[in-house]
Amino acid sequence: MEKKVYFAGSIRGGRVDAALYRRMIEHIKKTADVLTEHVGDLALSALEGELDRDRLIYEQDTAWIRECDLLIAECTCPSLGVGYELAYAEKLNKPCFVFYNRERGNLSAMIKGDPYYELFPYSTEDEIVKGLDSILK
Ligand code: 6IA
Repeated sequence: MEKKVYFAGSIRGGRVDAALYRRMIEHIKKTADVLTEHVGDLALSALEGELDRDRLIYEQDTAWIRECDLLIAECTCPSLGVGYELAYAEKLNKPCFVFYNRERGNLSAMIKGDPYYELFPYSTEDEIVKGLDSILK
């Protein structure tokens, strides 16, 4: 059976890397199931949402983290939600892999300094692909 991947990327933290998330998700989907394809949806905006809707998003996303086999986060664009998801996944002992652009990113010490997370600093998308393949092999 294919591995279930929870892909985490910034939404309200900013959509500057949305197209990159989409390319990463497309690559992961060649060999695994992605539970959170919407993170790479270029039409998804960073607008505020209604509280009821946000409660549903929280319930669904935390259920998917409980269900996933591993979590892959793209952390170049800082996001409270992605940080929360990483901490939530760590509590459940889910393997977590953190990608960030070493030139553009300024990864939080709370992620970079936590030895639980496997870090993948990159400069090119080739390095991202190699990193993803090594995780999913
Ligand atoms: O704090 P952020 O919004 O940047 O958090 C991003 C992370 O939280 C992503 O990895 C998602 O898994 C999760 N997340 C945040 N917003 C949503 C969402 N819709 N749908 C699903 N997961 C989400 C937000 C729609 C809204 C902007 C109108």
